[in-house]
Amino acid sequence: MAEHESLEFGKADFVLLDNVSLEEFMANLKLRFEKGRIYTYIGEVVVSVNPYRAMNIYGRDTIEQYKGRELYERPPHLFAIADAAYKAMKRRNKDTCIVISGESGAGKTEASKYIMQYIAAITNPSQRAEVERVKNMLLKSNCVLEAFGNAKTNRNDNSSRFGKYMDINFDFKGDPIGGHINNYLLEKSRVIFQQEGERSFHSFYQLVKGAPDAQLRSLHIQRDPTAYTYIKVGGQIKVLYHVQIKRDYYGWQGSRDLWCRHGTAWFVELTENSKLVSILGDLLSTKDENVEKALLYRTVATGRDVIDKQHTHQEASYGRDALAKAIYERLFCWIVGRINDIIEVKNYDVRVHGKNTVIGVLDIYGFEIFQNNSFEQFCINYCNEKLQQLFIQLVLKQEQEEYQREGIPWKHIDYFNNQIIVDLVEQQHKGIFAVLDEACMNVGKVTDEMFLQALNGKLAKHAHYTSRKLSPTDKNLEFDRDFRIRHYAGDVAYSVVGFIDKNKDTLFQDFKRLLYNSSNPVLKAMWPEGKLSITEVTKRPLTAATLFKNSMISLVENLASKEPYYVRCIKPNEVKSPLLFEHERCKHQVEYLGLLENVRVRRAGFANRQIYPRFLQRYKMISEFTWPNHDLPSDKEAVKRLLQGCGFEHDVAYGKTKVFIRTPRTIFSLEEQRAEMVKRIVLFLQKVWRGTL
Ligand code: AOV
Ligand code: MG
Repeated sequence: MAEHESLEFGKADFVLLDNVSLEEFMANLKLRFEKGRIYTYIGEVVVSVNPYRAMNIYGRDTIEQYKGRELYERPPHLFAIADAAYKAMKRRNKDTCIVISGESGAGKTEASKYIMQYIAAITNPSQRAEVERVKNMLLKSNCVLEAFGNAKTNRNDNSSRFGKYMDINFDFKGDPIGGHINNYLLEKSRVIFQQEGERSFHSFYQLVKGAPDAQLRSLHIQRDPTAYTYIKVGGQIKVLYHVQIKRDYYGWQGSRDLWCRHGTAWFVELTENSKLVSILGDLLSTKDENVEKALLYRTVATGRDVIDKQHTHQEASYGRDALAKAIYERLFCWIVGRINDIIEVKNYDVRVHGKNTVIGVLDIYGFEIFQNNSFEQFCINYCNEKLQQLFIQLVLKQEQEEYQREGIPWKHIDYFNNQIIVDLVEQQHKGIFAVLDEACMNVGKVTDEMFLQALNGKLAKHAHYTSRKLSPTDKNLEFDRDFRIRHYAGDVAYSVVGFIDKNKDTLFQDFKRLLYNSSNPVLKAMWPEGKLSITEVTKRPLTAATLFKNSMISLVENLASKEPYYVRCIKPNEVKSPLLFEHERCKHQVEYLGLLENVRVRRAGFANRQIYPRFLQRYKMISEFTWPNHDLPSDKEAVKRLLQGCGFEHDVAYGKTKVFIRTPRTIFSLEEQRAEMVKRIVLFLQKVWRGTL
């Protein structure tokens, strides 16, 4: 609780509401938003409302105010959470992570950048050159990744179209010595297609608008973005806030060389036109005739023979689009790989530097609903279900189970558990991904409609699944095309069109061979499978769904192994207005994020818990009953005696193996007393050593 913050700004922690009701919660959230207080706590969780305007709360002076402070000493802020995660890591040698969630446009990416900036600002006081280099790279990598991985959507002008998890590694001094980025499924279909009002990735427009003339000429690119079908499908070239295109372009200059080589492939819009083929040959450092052949023919093995089969027009277009998407995706992964090479921890010797600990920052694509939702939205929304499940597991479920296990009197607080939706998507054999994979494995021709029929057969009774066949009166769903999932955050109708192709994610082997045989070594290295000859290619690659599912499961495992801190972002309105607090929209988010349940568990619960021996070890010096050793029958009794002596009896509960402390202030006070005692003991010992006692 930030006590010094005046009540005219509402309650700084929802735990302090007079009544925990949705009405009071909403009233407090609205009041704070209107007063420019965009952050509010639920214990150690930060609830953030996107202000849609520049806030003067991220500067150097603010950073100084939060540095090293306890959470409730200052008004709620992202910096306080970043500091808490940092302190926990440093004090207790624990890996921590900051999980940022909320729907598309709610402010996750901005929050992740402020958190990184804060961590960079408070570390390395001695200005070690290597640490400065690492910090710089960590911060700058954002700019490059945003250029290549973000785009304007109808929900957000700077929408992340990939998931990002970044580990920052620290040495024993608490200074960053390196990092690692994991990226998740880039929405590569955007390279060839955008919904109306949307754009392709920023990088294309930045290149076309920002690169110098000579360079564009050498890449055979025109300055006019409307000259290129791939990047004008959405009909939206300009983005209001992205006016500083030149600056953005120079922001990622580091990766320019590689962009120059391979980037243009999309601009030439591969056709049979011989001039374009030769441009492409030039850019991909391959022979023109090889480019042409790969575009028009497919090498197939029939028995022992290998023949060249000419594509139909449709196959050729499909191949061209698949190539464009694949090059961009591999380029993106290559960039992430290069960043990782640069920021990877080098020369770390545990014996010299002590344990290397980690803070992870997760910024993913938020839950989204568009006019037309396809495979990509399905994956993105599944990813959000997984994170919600993690939050439920760690904040609502385990917390309550622990009280029960420890025998603390506890009245169960109910909440909606979205595991049922996670299962609907990822369960073996029956889940939607499994049904999709089965359709893709089939040797015969399976269409998207057949996939939908298979879903209808398997999931007819599932409470969170429906389709027109299952609910004939639902006119908003098309026969043979749509299914609807009741997600934790709302109902979404998905069109199955393209699911099978996107899941198989086929790229003709001919293209892989073409690029593997490029005389450009970087490009060649991106296509190792091109090495195989046609008769050697037998193994079916894993499907996009399976790869994504596996990566999500390991992400969640990784997060669960760390001490988590949460930022829950709320989008106040649909029109990017700094003034508008749309009550129903906000209420909906508060409900589906489970924030009220979070307050209830937190309020009835305890901020801190420690097993008795560890508690004693840390605080025994502050009580005459326990210092230097106690003679009570058990550690539990000793802890009781200690806390009674300090007058904290009212704020604690005693479990079977742990002591539970309700408010952070008690811990803070114990810490203060301990620090005071440590000082006195040190002074005492110094006197003893000097013989002056
Ligand atoms: P997202 O990451 O949650 O959406 P962003 O972080 O990109 O959302 O935020 C969307 C926009 O809201 C930003 O471009 C800013 O204009 C504005 N904004 C967000 N947070 C702040 C802030 N703290 N101060 C000022 N403006 C802010 V997505 O990536 O679409 O799920 O995939
Ligand atoms: Mg984002």
